[in-house]
Amino acid sequence: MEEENTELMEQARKLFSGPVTFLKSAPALKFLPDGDSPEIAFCGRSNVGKSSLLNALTGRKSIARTSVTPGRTQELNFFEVGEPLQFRLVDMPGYGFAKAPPAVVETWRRLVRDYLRGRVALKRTLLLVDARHGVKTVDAEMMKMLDEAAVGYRIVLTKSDKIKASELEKVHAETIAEARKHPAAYPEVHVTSSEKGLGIAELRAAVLSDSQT
Ligand SMILES: Nc1nc2c(ncn2[C@@H]2O[C@H](COP(=O)(O)OP(=O)(O)OP(=O)(O)O)[C@@H](O)[C@H]2O)c(=O)[nH]1
Ligand SMILES: [Mg+2]
Repeated sequence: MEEENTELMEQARKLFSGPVTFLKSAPALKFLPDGDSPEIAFCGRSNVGKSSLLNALTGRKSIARTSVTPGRTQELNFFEVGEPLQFRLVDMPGYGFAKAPPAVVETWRRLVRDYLRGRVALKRTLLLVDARHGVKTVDAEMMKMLDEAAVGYRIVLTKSDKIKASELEKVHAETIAEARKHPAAYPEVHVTSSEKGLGIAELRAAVLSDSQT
């Protein structure tokens, strides 16, 4: 088991350090690429670190655009991993607080919801939660929606470098307890820091294995 995992991590490391390219931005469902390859989507509140995590996983500084201002990512952005293509990563607009007019935020919310509910190529969703805040009401609502749509998801704690180890342990335990209440959630919760590279190699392996299911 241990050995198998090391092998998968090495395979994932090689793949993610190889060709990764931006494919396209889809501002509406009709602009989605053909669903001819597996997709792994990143969702979570505005500013939680979705685009940063995508950069960390692919080992590139700014393949996905990040910002201190919530609401940076406004469309579904597709990135292709591997040559030949193995799978696509999908960076999505955040939910909850964003510096944009309510009507615009509502458009993003629908786009994300419709994509998550209806996309056959979608293999897994990474649901990002800020380690400083834990699961908030909007996150729990998103989890419920994913449960109902039967979309499997992994909860990923982000920005773990920003809190003390003791606090991190507590939030981690609470988030695991929350995950176990949700049928479509993985029982394990990933702890990451895109800034420090923590948990990134393990998550790469998880994404690779999800893309092959
Ligand atoms: N310290 C620390 N900061 C992080 C980490 N990940 C992201 N950030 C910061 O958090 C801010 C938001 O990051 P983004 O990756 O743009 O967040 P997002 O979820 O894509 O945001 P939207 O596209 O607006 O929904 C940026 O200032 C990042 O530098 C991390 O692991 N550690
Ligand atoms: Mg973003």
